[in-house]
Amino acid sequence: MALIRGGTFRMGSDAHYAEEAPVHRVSVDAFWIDCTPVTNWQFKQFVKATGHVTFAEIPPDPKDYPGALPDMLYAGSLVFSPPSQRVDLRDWSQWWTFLKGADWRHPFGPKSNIDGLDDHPVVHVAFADALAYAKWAGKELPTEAEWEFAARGGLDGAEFAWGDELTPGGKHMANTWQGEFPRQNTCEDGYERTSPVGAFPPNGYGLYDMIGNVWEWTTDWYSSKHEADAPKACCIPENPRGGPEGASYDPRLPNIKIPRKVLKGGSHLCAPNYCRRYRPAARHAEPVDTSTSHVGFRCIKRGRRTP
Ligand SMILES: [Ca+2]
Ligand SMILES: [Ca+2]
Repeated sequence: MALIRGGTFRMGSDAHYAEEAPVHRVSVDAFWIDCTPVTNWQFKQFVKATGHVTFAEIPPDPKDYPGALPDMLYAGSLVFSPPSQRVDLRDWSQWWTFLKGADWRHPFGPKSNIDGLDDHPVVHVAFADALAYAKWAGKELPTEAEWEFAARGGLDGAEFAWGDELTPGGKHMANTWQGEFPRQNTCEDGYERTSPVGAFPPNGYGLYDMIGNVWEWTTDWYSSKHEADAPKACCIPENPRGGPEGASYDPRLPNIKIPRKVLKGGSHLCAPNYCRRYRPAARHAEPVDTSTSHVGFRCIKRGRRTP
């Protein structure tokens, strides 16, 4: 883990998506953070020790999903499945498949496995799975503010975790998507899907893969925008914990009340033509019951004491 000394920083961005605005000052206390996302190997040790069964491995309870067709209530997870044609970018069902039997050990369905992927980030973990791992490891999950402070690597206000250019001198600094999402992945960064943690350079705090590879869970409930900047230095929020759970529901689905957490950092599916969320300020709302092939997590420990 790396020690993040804490401080005041400018959180959010006014230059990109509406949910990242406004830029506002926030203070966070010191904490330690994992240098990489939790890997398949690490998650394996957790499951071996605890017998933990992940959310994706348990068939959904019909009581929790009123109106769902019974034959849709199977254990599985969302797997990215690229279409061969150009598709409507507003319709994510064109490239996401809820695949029966997909889970962290079988990232592409029951016939797949994680052989050779020990050093890749674990995926297909729902929020409760990340939380259970953190508890077992004697750690916690970061808030959005802690995560973003760490991701910035000391470059306050910069666009990216490494400066203001996406690919400085043509060099890829994170595992993202090159080409026309979702049908054409030119893999100029060397990876079509997840990559070994540490394959790309660390940020100024020595943290790998904060940007790209996999999105990472935080503990904050999602809100559609940030709070306004404090009018005076006295009133800068300290260690903010996000908005209320009730405000995190998806307004497009008024009948489905599944709360959503903030994901940070973007993933290997973030592309210039679709989702430019390979930046510390970027955020995404993820329902707590959802797991996918591009979401993982890392843990923190609050305080300065060496873990
Ligand atoms: Ca890539
Ligand atoms: Ca990441």
